[in-house]
Amino acid sequence: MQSNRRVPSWASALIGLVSGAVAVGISLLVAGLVKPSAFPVVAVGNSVVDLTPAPLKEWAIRTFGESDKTVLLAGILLILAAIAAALGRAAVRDLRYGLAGLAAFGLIGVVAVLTRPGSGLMDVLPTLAGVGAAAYALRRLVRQALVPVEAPAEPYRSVSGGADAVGAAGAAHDTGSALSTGQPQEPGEHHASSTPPVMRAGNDLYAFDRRGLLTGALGGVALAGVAGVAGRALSGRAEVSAARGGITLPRPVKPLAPLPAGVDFRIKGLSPFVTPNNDFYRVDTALVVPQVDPRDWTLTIHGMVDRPVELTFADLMKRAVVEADVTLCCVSNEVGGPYIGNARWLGVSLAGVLRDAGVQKDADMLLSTSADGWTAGTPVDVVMDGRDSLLAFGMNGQPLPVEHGFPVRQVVPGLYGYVSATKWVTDIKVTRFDRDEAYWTPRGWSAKGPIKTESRIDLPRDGATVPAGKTVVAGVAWAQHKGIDAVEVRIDQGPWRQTRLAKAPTADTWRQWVLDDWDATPGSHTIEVRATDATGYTQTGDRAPITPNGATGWHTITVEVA
Ligand SMILES: Nc1nc2c(c(=O)[nH]1)N[C@H]1C(S)=C(S)[C@@H](COP(=O)(O)O)O[C@H]1N2
Ligand SMILES: [Mo]
Repeated sequence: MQSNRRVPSWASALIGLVSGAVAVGISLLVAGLVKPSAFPVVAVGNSVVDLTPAPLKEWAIRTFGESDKTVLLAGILLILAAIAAALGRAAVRDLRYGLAGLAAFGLIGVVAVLTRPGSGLMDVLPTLAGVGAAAYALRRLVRQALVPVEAPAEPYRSVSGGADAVGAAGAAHDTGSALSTGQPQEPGEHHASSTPPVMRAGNDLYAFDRRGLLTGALGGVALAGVAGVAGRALSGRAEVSAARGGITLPRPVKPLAPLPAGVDFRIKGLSPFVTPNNDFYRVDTALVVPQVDPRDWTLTIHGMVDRPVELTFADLMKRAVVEADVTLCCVSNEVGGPYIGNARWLGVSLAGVLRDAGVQKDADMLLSTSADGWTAGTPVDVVMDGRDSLLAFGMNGQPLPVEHGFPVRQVVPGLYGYVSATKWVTDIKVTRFDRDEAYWTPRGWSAKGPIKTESRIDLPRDGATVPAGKTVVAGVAWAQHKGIDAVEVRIDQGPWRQTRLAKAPTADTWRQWVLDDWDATPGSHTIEVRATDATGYTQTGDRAPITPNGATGWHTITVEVA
């Protein structure tokens, strides 16, 4: 595109600013995908910091204190904006000037990025993507601001007919009002007042199309915004995962003995006693997993307490650390369903923290809130009755996985997750069930959710075909905080047969069971299971749906014996 100085200066500056925003947004997005520190604005900032003479640095710290980095970044962005506006004006004069300026600018970014410690060739991607996107935006916006028009009359000759001809016809009627707000005409230029106002660029005729530019600018800003927000979210993920990787878990005051071999029959196809973190079921309402940096995390305990408490992650790690084997279970687990898992949790006593805060006598509910605003309502008496209720930060020897609540979650043995197991927990309000409601209560679920005694057949699989002869039937049973005393199996509605139980370290975990003497005869067979807990209660065969407080019934499978 050729020169034309008739585009008002605000418009050419806008073209530059929007292109600059696109550059920043796209490079943030690509940096989020590739490597957050390869975001060129930050790389340039870090280089500026490194190149700043010490006295100036000290002055900046003295003057701006903790916000010195913010001030520096704001300064860089301001300079960037000024340069972008200038590039826009150059590009309107001649697109090549704008593109050349952009390239020079990209070079600074590339040098800054490549000279950072630990950089690699991939680190140039965010800069290149940003500059490339800005070049595209610049070209497009200039085209949207300047449309070729048909010559209305002599002395101008139409040269339109290029790619923009169709758009120009539609845009031409819009140019009158736009131009009237434009800059004064240059000496020597003139046009008949009866014809659409046009501008000349070389031999070409162009009109400033304000609506076209503003539409394009809006699109550019939207693109930059979406890309930037997505990029930030992606970088946050990398930062949190780095912070998680940097955590050394403290040692428990009284480490639990290693699990005895007898807890796990080690039968292929049977749920292992300890569910590996990667296989642990996940249930939550989070569309995007909350990224909570432990350095920013605090837990506030307030409401009906004598001394409100605010704990940092470091505070938590300084308390007496305990371990507990607890089987977590979801109220939405259908009979025979997969939403259950067992882990060795590491954390601090929730009851202990609450005692420090001083829970008032008439409080009966803990309303815990997660970083993303989800809530659970947990009975105070259950948490305080001596069971291993935890603010957990470790799971099976690892820092809590991000999707399982990093940095801190609640674990309360014996209660379904929806009333107890708040992940990414940041706030606990001590209150009353008659004053507050947690997330799932108004959605049709009971305010209180003790786990029901249940059992599941893992082997054989429902619908499987197995060879005739000795066949292993095995599974798990649970009645957290009560304990499992017996598991029985019956085949084709025959007599109930006792199964062999694996060990369980406490009453808070599930327990494996196996029936090893089933002599399977050819044909179709149904297998049913039922558990009896340590209170003497045998699980009911009555089927109940998962709402409002958990499914009941005997897990029943059918197998074909060949
Ligand atoms: N922040 C938050 N925590 C939550 C939930 C949630 O939706 N948001 N769901 C709960 C439910 S219903 C269950 S069963 C458990 C599941 O924990 P897991 O995903 O670690 O297995 O988390 C609980 N904690
Ligand atoms: Mo759940």
